[in-house]
Amino acid sequence: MYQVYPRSFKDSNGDGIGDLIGINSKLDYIKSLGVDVVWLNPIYTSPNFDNGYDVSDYKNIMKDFGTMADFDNLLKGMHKRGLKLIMDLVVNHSSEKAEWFKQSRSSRTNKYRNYYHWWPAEKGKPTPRWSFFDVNSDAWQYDKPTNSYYLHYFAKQQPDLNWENPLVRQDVYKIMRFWLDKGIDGFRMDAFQYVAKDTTWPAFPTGYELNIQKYYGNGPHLHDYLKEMNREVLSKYDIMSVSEGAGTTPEGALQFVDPARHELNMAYHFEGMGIGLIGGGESHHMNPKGYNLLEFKKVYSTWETGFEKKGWGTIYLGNHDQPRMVSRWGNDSSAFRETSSEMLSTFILTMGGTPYYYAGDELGMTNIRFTNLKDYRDISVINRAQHLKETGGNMAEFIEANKMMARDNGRTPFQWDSTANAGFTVGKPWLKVNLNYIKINVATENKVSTSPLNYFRKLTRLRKENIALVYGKYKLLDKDNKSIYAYTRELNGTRFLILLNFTSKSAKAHTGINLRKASVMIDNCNRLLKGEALQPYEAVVYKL
Ligand code: TEU
Ligand code: CA
Repeated sequence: MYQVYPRSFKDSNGDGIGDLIGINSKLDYIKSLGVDVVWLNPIYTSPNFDNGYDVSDYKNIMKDFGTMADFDNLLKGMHKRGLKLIMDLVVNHSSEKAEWFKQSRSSRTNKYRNYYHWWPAEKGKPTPRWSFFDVNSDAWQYDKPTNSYYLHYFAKQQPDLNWENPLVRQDVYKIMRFWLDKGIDGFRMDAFQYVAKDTTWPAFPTGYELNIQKYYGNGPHLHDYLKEMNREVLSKYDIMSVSEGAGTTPEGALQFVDPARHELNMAYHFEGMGIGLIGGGESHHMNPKGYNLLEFKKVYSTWETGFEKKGWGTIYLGNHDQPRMVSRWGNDSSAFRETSSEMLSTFILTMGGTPYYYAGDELGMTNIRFTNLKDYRDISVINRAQHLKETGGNMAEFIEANKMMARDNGRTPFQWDSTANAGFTVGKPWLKVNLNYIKINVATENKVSTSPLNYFRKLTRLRKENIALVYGKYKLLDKDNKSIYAYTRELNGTRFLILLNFTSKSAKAHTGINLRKASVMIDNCNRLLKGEALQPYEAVVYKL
């Protein structure tokens, strides 16, 4: 699964914003990577407070991105090349500009009133709820026209839909059918674990926001809604579905993806993304000492074995909500950027489940590390900065933390070549281009056989030609090794050994496996001898 952030992929008309015609013009590139499916972040009509995650018209295309005809052409272009298309379905909330919400807020008796969660102000303030993007982290927004508060887990421009209302669910199913009937191949369901809410609004313990998935995820009836959606929509088409988030444990996630339950096909977890963060996943502060590989191994081993018997997982190290993979999990200094990004790609492509790979990581694109707050476009950073300003918080520390964690690090324009603006646009890009594009770009890397780009192509081929890398049983080796992640994947007597050095020093794995008869299937350090120590950030896959 190759994830394309449409706003930043390729601009066709010089307005500085990536668009559908732009993506269409790059399908041969995408195909050349050896990926099968493309997931597009939201492309529906939106006022763009959260880059399309605030949808105002679910059955139309965002003006910035083009027209419905452009969409139809894009889908055709993908299918012609044997690529599948997955759309982002954003239905935990809509935009405040959606017709449903305009009606809903207009009067207490409007027929769309119960499409959202309202609390009449004469009853006092509702039970506190924490918001991801609100300036004051308050998920209840007072709305004057009807003297009521509405709920928004994300920004106040993103009111939460009321899934407890069957009419809302039926309307969502209609939207899904509209796109499925056009021939798309499935949905990535945004923030889906949050849709169901306990509308008696119980109080949560202090500090619950640091464990938000536990309190907001898996609300009552969530699985009833999924079963209903499966019955009414998903099961009627030959498509796939993946939920963003699925509780906090593999057992919980299995409830989404156990085929016997008839809900979804895949789900992705957040536990990996929280590794090395101080004070929980939403603190946006990376421990300056980095992260602990032993913890990393433990988390990924737990999720890997959680789907051993049934269900199906996913594996990813980056997306549009995260820093660049190499900056967060590898080492983006010039000495190690290429090797460490290749090592991380090797990890993703040799684990079980479906790999989700974020566009640009195949080049080893890095965090941009803005030093000026004005360069940010993400509502999350902008609103947190405003809060700090209002409360006199430590701005210098905030700027520093965002150099690692801000979402815009992963959203800078895709780097095609060494011409102006990395060949992304002939206009002014909506978000600054990372200046390292002069070196890190498709055109340059295409020409070098050992580039991260060409290494990635070898990896996708290796995975496809060796089914054991997809379905094989996973076994962690040398568990206490603080430098190396070592594991085997085995299916019907075919066994692979994967060795990954996560550090900038050479290191030795102690797997007890005799490599005399093993063959090197892929390696990012031009390995000549078998068995000796791994070089910094070396990745090697042996067939045993
Ligand atoms: O993200 C939902 C989510 O759970 C957040 O915690 C996410 O990790 C957060 O953005 C990090 O700061 C989804 C989308 O992927 C994200 O881009 C949207 O902003 C969000 O939903 C609201 O639609
Ligand atoms: Ca454009």
